[in-house]
Amino acid sequence: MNNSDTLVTDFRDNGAVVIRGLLSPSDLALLEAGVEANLASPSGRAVVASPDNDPGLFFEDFRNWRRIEAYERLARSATIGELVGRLMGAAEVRLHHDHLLVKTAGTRQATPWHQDQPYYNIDGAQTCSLWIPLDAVPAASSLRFVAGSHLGPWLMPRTFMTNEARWFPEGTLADLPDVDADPSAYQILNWALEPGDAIAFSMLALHSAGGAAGLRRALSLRFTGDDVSHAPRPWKTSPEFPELDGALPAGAPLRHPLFPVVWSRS
Ligand SMILES: O=C(O)CCC(=O)C(=O)O
Repeated sequence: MNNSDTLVTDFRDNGAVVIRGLLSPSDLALLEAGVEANLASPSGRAVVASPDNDPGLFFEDFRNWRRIEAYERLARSATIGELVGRLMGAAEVRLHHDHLLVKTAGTRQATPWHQDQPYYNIDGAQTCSLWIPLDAVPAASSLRFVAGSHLGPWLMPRTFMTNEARWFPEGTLADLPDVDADPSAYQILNWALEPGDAIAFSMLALHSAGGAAGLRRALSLRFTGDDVSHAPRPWKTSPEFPELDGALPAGAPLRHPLFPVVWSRS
């Protein structure tokens, strides 16, 4: 793995870092078995995020760690827990959810620019997603980030295909900038990845990804730290947590079996 002090500084300054060689070959074999089991048996939350006329398919599924053991084992691995805890500066790391993102070979559908946290049910700054691809990912289909955007305002979340505001009402958050119209105006971070590499990023980092020339299977494991609290919304978050209705008040820490502690500083 690359130097962890530099990783922490870069994560805090830029909101996203690449971690080389995070997963061992046996971790990758475990993840591959989990992803294939997930694809063979999607949950009721699975969605297709590409149009019918796309030559490929952008497939997503959420919240499967309680039935796909490989996801839970990876999320609970000490290497991942300690890394994420250090990046967030948190004494305790909770798993918020897992998110599978698969683009089959030839998928044209891009992942539009967005921040993740406005789709969720949480407030707080100590957040970290780990995007872990199973396949080699060229820069063109890897994630792209606007460096430092995690320090800026929350931006309007929209549906990926139809650009609708289904979460915060129109006008209540600043609109997403059109980064692609003038990329030179931003500091863009973008890394090609090999199997075993991962990208760690804040849930407020503004990011996107291109389509995929080859198969691109990735799992995002999403973690929270000490300052994160429950923010119930009057709309359906993505993913939804209906089990929390009446069970976890607004502003409460995420002390709930849906969000297990996966690592604590000793
Ligand atoms: O895999 C992708 O194309 C996008 C990933 C993403 O937006 C995320 O993990 O938050």
